[in-house]
Amino acid sequence: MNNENIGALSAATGGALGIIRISGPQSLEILSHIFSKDLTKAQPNTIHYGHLVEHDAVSQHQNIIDEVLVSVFQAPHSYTGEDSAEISCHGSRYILNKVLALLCQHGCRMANPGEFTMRAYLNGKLDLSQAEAVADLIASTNKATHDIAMSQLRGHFSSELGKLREQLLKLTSLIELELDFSDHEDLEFADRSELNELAKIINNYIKKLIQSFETGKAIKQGIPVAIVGKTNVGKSTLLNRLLHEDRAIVSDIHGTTRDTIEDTIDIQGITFRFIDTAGIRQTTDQVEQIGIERTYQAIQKARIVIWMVDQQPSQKEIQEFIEQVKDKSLIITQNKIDKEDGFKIDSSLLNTLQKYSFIKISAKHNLHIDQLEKAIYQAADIPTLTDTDVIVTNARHFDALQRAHASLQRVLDGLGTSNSSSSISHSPLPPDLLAEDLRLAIEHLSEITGGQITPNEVLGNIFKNFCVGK
Ligand SMILES: Nc1nc2c(ncn2[C@@H]2O[C@H](COP(=O)(O)OP(=O)(O)OP(=O)(O)O)[C@@H](O)[C@H]2O)c(=O)[nH]1
Ligand SMILES: [Mg+2]
Repeated sequence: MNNENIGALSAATGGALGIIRISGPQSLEILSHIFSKDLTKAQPNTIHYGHLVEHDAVSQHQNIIDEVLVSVFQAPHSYTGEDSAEISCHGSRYILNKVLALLCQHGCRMANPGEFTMRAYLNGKLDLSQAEAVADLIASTNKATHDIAMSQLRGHFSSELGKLREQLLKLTSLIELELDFSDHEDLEFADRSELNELAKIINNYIKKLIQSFETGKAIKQGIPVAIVGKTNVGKSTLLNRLLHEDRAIVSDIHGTTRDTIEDTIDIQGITFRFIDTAGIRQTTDQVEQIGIERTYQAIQKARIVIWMVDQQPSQKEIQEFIEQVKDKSLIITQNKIDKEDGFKIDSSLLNTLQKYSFIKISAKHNLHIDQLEKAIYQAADIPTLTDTDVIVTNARHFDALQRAHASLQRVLDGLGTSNSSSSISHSPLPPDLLAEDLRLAIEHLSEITGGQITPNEVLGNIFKNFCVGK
C-alpha cells in the first residue's frame, strides 16, 4: 500500500490559504512536475517559494496556477514517515481542485480519511492511541478535550501502558520460572503473596483507568445538565440566560415548553449540555404529557439536575424529587428572587436540603447566575487535570482495559489469595494457567497502542472517522 502516493486537501476551504498534502515514495517527483523547481533535489525540511504550473500541450504554454510555498519533508523525518510535501496555496476552491487534479494526473491518488495518520502509525511514527489522539485533537472544542488529546498525543497514556506492561511481564517471568522447573512438584519459586501484591497494584491502576472513562466521556461529549421543575418557574429563561441567546420560547403561560431543548456552553473550559424541559404538572393534554415524560427521561440522562422552584416546596415534594434524582448531582435553584413576594426558604426544610447546593437567582434579571455556574462546575466534579493525569476517553481503549482487568482478576483469583468481589474462595491455579491469563492481559493492553498485531479491519474502523487530509 505504501508504494502509492496520496494527496488531499488538509485544511478546510474558505480561508485565505489552503494546504494540500502529498505523501509517498514519488511524491516529490510528482509535485516537481507541476512546480517551478525540481524538489527531488531539495534539502530535507526546507520551504520553497515558487509557482504551480500547468503545461498546455496544445499551445506549449505554462499556465501559472498559483504562487505558493512548498514545505519539503524527506523520509523518515515527516509526519507520515515517508517523503512528503505540504503546499501552501491560496484558499480558492478552483486552485485547490486544480492542484489536486494535476497531482492525480501525475501519479498520485486521493487519500482516504485518516490515511496520512494511518501511514504514520504503520511507519512507527505514532502508536495507535497517539494516532487516535490526533483525531481527538482536531475535534477538541475546549481546554479539557484539548488537554487530554494533547497529553495522549505526546505519548503519556502510551508510556503509562508501557509501565503496566513491564510490570505484567515481570509477573509473568516470575510465574514462568516455576513452569520451567515444573518437574519438581512441590517447588514454588515465586512468593505467592508477593505475586498477589503486584497483581493487585496493577489491577487497581487498570481499574482507575476504567473508572476515568466516565469522566472522559463526559468531558468529550459535554456534561448533561437537566433543568427541571414546575411550569412557569423560569427554566427556559435560565437556559437562554446561560446560553446568552433566545434559544427557547419564554412566556407567562404555563406549559410553554413542550419538548426538550438542548444546547451547549463551556464553563471554565468544560462543555456542559443543558437540557431545558417541559414543566412538570398534572395535565390532560396528550402532547404536554409526552413532553413531561421526556422531562423524566432527561433526568435519567443527566449527570447534574437543576431543580428550579419559585415557591416554597413542601417537605413531601422535596422528598419525592430527591428520590427521583437519586445518584445525580442536584442543585436546587430558587428563581425570581427579584420579586417582592419571593419566598424565604422555611428553616425546617433547610436540614433536608443541607446536602445539596441551594442557589437563589433571578434568571430574568441576571442575578447570581455566576454563582449558579460555579455550582454547576463543582457538581460536575471534574478532577483538575494535570499534565500527568491519564483520562480514558476512547471506547476502544475502555473495552481493552476492561478485558485486561478481567484477565488479571482471574490471575488474582487463581493465586488463591484474592479478595475479589465474589465471595467464592478460589483454590490456587497451576502456573501455566496463571501465565496464560497474564499473557492475555498483556495482549489486551497492547491492543490499545497497537502492539504487533492489529488486523486490517480494526485499523480501517479506527481511521475511517478521521477527516480526509489527516
Ligand atoms: N420576575 C421574574 N420573572 C421571571 C424570572 N425568570 C423568569 N420569569 C418569568 O416567568 C415566566 C415563565 O418563564 P419561562 O422561562 O417560560 O418558564 P418555564 O419554567 O420555562 O415554563 P414552562 O416552559 O411553561 O414550563 C415568564 O414570564 C418569565 O419572564 C425572574 O427571575 N424574575
Ligand atoms: Mg419553558
